[in-house]
Amino acid sequence: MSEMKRKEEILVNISQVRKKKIVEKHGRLRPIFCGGCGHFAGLHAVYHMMSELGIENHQLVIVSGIGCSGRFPMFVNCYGFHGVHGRALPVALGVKLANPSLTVLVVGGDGDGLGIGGGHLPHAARSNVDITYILLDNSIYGLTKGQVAPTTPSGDVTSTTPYGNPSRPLDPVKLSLVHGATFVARGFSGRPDELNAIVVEAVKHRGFSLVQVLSPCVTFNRNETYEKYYEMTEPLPGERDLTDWDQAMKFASAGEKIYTGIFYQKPGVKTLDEFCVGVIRKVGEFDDGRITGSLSGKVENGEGKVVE
Ligand SMILES: Cc1ncc(C[n+]2csc(CCOP(=O)(O)OP(=O)(O)O)c2C)c(N)n1
Ligand code: SF4
Ligand SMILES: [Mg+2]
Repeated sequence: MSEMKRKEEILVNISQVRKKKIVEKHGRLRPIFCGGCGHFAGLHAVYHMMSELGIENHQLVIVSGIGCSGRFPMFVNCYGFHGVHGRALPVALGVKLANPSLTVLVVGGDGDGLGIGGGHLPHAARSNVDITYILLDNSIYGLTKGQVAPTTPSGDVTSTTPYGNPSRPLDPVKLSLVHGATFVARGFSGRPDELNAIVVEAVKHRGFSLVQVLSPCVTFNRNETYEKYYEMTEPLPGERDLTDWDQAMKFASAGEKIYTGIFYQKPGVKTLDEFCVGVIRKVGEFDDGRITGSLSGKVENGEGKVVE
């Protein structure tokens, strides 16, 4: 199928979804993405997840950075925080620790999350804080008109690499696996049903979940197109042991194919928020106004004595 035809197909999908009740219930401002932008599918995956899991508007917080993707919180009827470039993950971690009963999502672009904010992904992953990171990856800086990004493949011509990108791309799936994320997945905007299902599972997961979304920028990226991804992507085989980290890494490293689906899921790992709530409870036992909890899991009684 030609790229043009694919784009038409996506636009038809989007216009159908827009008519649905879930958009009336969960949408807010009219999204200002370009027609056909892959980010629409990410947005509808969030609406779908809210409906599917019965999450009310006041129970959800979306934190974003800067970029076309960074505008996300304005389009969802929930609490939102449009922060500075690259700092969405630490803000979201703070929100979750302040009120663990909230569902906290981070939505951001490849430039935001892997370029200027790239140092935060390993720490969010290793802390296993119970938030979901939806990384809308178009392999380009969309908002600022097409500069090379951390996930741009080698050799791609962009506005800042007129002779081709000399660097190798980062892979957020492998990065998250290596740094201890307990849920790692990849979806594609051109297959919205699969993406919807992935986002539901990611939010249901207790712990840090990463969903990379292959989300074509139809205005500034002529290389990473719907057409390319329809050809190169393939759903991961079903009936796998999702706790098998080596196998997940193998699928993530398969050069010839780009796999989509859930690569890895390890349930039952204590989350940062659970740990902190436990510490606060212990500190509360003293009930005398002193806050003496330590993050080692032990609590001082105020007289230098350590109580388990
Ligand atoms: C500190 C800082 N540096 C640079 C910028 C300019 N800037 C705005 S968005 C952006 C990149 C956006 O790319 P990405 O995160 O991939 O999001 P997309 O627009 O592709 O969705 C840049 C470099 C900024 N806003 N703030
Ligand atoms: S510039 Fe690209 S990423 Fe931004 S809204 Fe348009 S298509 Fe989407
Ligand atoms: Mg981008």
